[in-house]
Amino acid sequence: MDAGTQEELDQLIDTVYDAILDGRHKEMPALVANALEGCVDAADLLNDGMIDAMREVGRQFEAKACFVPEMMQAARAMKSGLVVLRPRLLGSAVRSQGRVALGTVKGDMHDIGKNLVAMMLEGAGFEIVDLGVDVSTERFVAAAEEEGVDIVGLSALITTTLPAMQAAVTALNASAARSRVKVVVGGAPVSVGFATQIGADGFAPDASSAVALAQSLLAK
Ligand code: B1M
Repeated sequence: MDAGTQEELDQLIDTVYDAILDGRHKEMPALVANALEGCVDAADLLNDGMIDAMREVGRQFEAKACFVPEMMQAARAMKSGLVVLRPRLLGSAVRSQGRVALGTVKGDMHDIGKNLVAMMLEGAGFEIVDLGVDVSTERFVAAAEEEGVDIVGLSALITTTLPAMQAAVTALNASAARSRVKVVVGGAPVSVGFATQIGADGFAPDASSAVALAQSLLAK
């Protein structure tokens, strides 16, 4: 299909954005497929349509213009859209670049960002061990020691779970596997300063930077 005009492409992106804001999860697969068929770039759709919509949901939640049920509906819509977008985000890399265990820290249930980081890493040829959400310090350490990973990645989305991230990184730093495993952290309340303070090897602000960080850490 021919690429549409910029206006048509923007309209396809806006439709996906609105569907996430309204939490219309059943419509999402068709809307994402339609946008891709209309030649919208997958990265533009992800960043301008989907991630921006989640940001707006967060803004509305903060302003008390929406509440937890609406936030859950939006997350559900985001996830059903990502199922369709996923194959486009996965590249054709065949040789493994390394093995990465990823999890959201104890007490934190947010997994959309972590899943996106996993998808981007996978697309760049990394193997992923998905530890899920609400991951205990012990589970992170076990992954480092027993799963043959090169990197352990920790995600946190709420400020109240930053101490859990710190505890997990401290335990990883004391683990027998530390000399061969890199530790990276990310998530909205995490900063480069916090990452350094808790003794992580690196911080990435978003999924594509996480790929660049993983590649540079393993190249060293
Ligand atoms: Co929650 N929530 N939430 N929530 N939620 C936030 C995070 C919040 C900022 C909303 C707000 O107030 N504006 C706020 C935290 C405030 C704070 O701590 N400062 C908040 C709150 C308060 C809560 C609850 C406490 C609400 C309540 O119950 N009263 C509760 C906590 C539950 C818990 O975890 N214990 C809660 C619950 C939920 C839902 C379950 C309803 C749902 C999550 C569904 C799910 O994930 N399965 C939800 C959602 C959807 C959000 C917002 C709206 C969107 C999060 C998201 O998916 N963003 C969020 C507002 C916001 O982020 N502006 C909010 C899109 C995603 C692609 O971005 O996750 O940032 P993000 O990931 C990025 C980067 O951060 C980075 O790369 C990703 C891709 O670019 N990254 C990494 C992430 N992890 C990384 C790891 C890396 C590297 C990079 O290396 C390892």
